[in-house]
Amino acid sequence: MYPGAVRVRGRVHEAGGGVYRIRLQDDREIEASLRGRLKQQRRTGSRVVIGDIVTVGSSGDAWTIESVEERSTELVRRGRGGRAPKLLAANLDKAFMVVSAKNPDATVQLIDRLLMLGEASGMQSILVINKLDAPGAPEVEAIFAPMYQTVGYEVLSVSAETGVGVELLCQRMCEGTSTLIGPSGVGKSSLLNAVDPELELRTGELSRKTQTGRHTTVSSRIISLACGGLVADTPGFGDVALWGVAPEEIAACFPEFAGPSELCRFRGCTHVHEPDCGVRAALEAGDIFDSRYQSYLTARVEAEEAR
Ligand SMILES: Nc1nc2c(ncn2[C@@H]2O[C@H](COP(=O)(O)OP(=O)(O)OP(=O)(O)O)[C@@H](O)[C@H]2O)c(=O)[nH]1
Ligand SMILES: [Mg+2]
Ligand SMILES: [Zn+2]
Repeated sequence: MYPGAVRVRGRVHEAGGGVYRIRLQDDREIEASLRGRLKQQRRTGSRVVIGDIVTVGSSGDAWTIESVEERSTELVRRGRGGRAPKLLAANLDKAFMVVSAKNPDATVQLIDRLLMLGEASGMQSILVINKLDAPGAPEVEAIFAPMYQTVGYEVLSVSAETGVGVELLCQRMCEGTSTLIGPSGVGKSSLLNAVDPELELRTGELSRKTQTGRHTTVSSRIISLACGGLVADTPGFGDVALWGVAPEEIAACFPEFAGPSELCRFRGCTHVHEPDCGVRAALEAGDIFDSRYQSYLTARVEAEEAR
């Protein structure tokens, strides 16, 4: 350090093209680049992402990120082709897992994948079922909402179009730091606009043929809501898959397995073939949903293949 140099802590709100937009502790917003040493680390996977708490230094008008603090949560998903992991965001404590009841239609497979991703990332997940106004949506909502409440998740049924449920969503978003996650076209950006109309985020048309989105949001960024909450808008992802989760860790991504698995005869029971398995007993008794158990089996097979 030399006279005139400053070092400040801040949080990365946006990252792209080697430029990082950072909100400093004193609420100033600056742009910084990565220091050479950190650029090298970036190649080995520990790159700087939105949500990271960093120390930036300035010795004039240029800011550089000098260090990155240890992360409390990491949102990681599998990269294209199932190879390298992709770190999406850090230090977010809540995830709004957004699906639309209709157009595109939600499925239990999709919802389970999103919830597994949240559990594996160490974030608290809230399931958001959007487009409640669409024809046929209330029927879908009437199946999924009670189902996932039984599993133990908070479920918010909303419509960005009519504003139904948006007040409660807003209340949840105003607490702490969170992110919206879900496929393209389900209305993540529309919901943020409904919560805070001044944001004027771009939203997209659905493909007429497939009723899916067209990746309107192209990069993740953290938005400061007027109420004080921080929320990340992320591009929708089609391929929601877990990365780096070992087969034996998958059960922990299903909160309703915890109690029943205490009754398994064998320690380290996979809940697939062992005798006297508490999880399968709960399944047979109807205390665990068939579709959830199927999602568990599918995720285990995928994790085995990725090993
Ligand atoms: N009927 C209805 N349409 C909605 C609702 N919310 C969003 N939409 C429409 O769904 C389309 C996609 O909305 P976006 O907000 O761009 O979706 P997104 O999840 O941000 O999509 P990506 O940025 O591509 O990941 C737009 O045409 C919206 O107008 C809703 O509550 N009801
Ligand atoms: Mg969007
Ligand atoms: Zn078992």
